[in-house]
Amino acid sequence: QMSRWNSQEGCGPPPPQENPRVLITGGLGQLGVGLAQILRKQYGIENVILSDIKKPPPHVYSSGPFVYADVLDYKLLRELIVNNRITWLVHYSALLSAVGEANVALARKINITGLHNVLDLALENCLRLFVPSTIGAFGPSSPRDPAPDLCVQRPRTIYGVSKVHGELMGEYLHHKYGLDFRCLRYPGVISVNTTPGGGTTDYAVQIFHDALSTGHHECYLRPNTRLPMMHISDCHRATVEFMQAPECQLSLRTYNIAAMSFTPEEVAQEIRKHLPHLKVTYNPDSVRQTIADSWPVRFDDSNARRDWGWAPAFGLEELVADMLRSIRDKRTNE
Ligand code: AKB
Repeated sequence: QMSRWNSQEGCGPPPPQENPRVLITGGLGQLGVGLAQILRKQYGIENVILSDIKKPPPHVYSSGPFVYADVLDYKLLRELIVNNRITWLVHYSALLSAVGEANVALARKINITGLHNVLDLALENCLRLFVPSTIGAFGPSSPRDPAPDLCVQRPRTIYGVSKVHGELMGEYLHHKYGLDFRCLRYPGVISVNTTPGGGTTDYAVQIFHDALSTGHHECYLRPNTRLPMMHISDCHRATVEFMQAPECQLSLRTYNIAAMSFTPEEVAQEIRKHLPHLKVTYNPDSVRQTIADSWPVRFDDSNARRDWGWAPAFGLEELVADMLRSIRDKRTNE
């Protein structure tokens, strides 16, 4: 590891025409299983390894390789990378915004120390490294409508601070040593099969489940709190397309990606077109409301659109119709 830090040696391009061998950390969170499914279709089941510190549900075990990996255990991660000839690393392990504020010491460990391990290993092993960033990497002094790729970033959460640190470290190692670091700033991601864990945007997933079960959602944000959001399939497609983009197309290493922005009131109104009896009550919680108020209300993703052709498929109308259909289908199959 030190030899690369000390030398001026850079990372060469990966061998041509070979399928990547992918390791996904934090693979049992909201995004890992779905991304693995897409990558496995393209590159082969055995070429994509999910990892986490939790025991996976049976369907994850049976759908492809899964290994235990703690991102705080440098030697174990190195062993996994070397033994499995990993060439791409997708680093999904992190504590999200709200849960991070409730446990700052743990968030600092996982989101910063864990990231340092992954950066060092990516450099040492010439990996293509994807680290997600977020709307949470902006703060009250950032331009909020829209937030451009390059602007003031002074987030006020440990989650945001660790994400800005990740963006800067990855870009530094790219410029200094040629690390193939790639980072997308995700909006709030909305999914059916996996649940988000402790974020500020989680209400936008829960509201669909509540609409179909009790018909009542109690929202922890004010009705007019506007945040950027995205359907999970757009998020996965953006990630795969960005990872596949030739390096020469990337004028940046950290890009905003956008799809839509809505308020709790607006998503509730759209759900009522399908379920007119949905009742939403508002009981703003001070932590999450303060966080949401400091985040962008819209993302400017024009650089991603221009450089590597990013275009979302889902707007609010399509998102709502798809979420309600998918939750209903899931329930009938259970
Ligand atoms: C959160 O709310 O913390 C995440 C995010 C927007 O990064 N979903």
